[in-house]
Amino acid sequence: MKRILSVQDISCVGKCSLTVALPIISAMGVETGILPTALLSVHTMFEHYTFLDLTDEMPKISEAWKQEMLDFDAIYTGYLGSVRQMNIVQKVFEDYKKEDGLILIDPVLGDNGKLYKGFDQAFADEMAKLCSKADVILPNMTEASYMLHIPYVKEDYDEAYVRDVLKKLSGIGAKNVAITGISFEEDKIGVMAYDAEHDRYFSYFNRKIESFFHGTGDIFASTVMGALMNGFDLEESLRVAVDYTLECIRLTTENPNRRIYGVDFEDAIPYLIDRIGKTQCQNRKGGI
Ligand code: PXL
Repeated sequence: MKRILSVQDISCVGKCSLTVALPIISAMGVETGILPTALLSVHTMFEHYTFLDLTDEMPKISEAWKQEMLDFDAIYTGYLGSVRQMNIVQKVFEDYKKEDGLILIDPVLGDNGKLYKGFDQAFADEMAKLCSKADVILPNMTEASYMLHIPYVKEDYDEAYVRDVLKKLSGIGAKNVAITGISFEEDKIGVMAYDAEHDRYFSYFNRKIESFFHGTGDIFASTVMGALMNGFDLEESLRVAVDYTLECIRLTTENPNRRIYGVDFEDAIPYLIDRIGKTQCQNRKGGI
């Protein structure tokens, strides 16, 4: 069984970061070790929350693992709380990335043209530096814009524009870049990606359900990680993630008792397992 390391916060309630990464990646048959960055009562989109910074604990945990000779097939980072944490994560990459290992960074910075609470441009600049170490990065357009210092364009773009942004992002140094939440048609949404090594673009879209739910980026990234560890190539992993995220949103919008703060990704887990099983035979090339 593959084992990955996920570095992000624990938001005790709110369906984001580790509380979605763990169940989703586990459901895909992959073991997940965690390096928690912070402990919050709820995520920062709520009005009131507690925040316990775990930065000091992170290097201690990482050092302690060395004594146990632990290793990981991939490292997946999400919400990070400070520049100091990014430096620690860089060291974790140096210590734990295997030769054939994979680094996936979801550069969690913001959405809808705005940075999340507590983040500023300097933080986005550091995130861009961290992204240079990644095999795959999964920003949305807001995060891409902040990392590149370009104006945020909300859907009023064309394919040439997104290709240009992808190429600029790959200039930061990440091997594969995929921008999430791309929409050229009113009723379609999906992902556009660029593989720098092969100078190849890829896109995939599915139905758009008009809604806004928190945590869908974390669901998307966790699914990509799980699919890659199941031996799918990046294109198929992105397709699975688009389809599963859509299924989560579809089921949530149909649920009159839904939570306001996140999607019912749990209800769509049978879909994900079924989808992974069906795709296995045709698309398992192994590695990205
Ligand atoms: O879903 C991204 C995320 C993760 N963790 C925390 C957050 C957010 C976004 O706001 O606040 C704590």
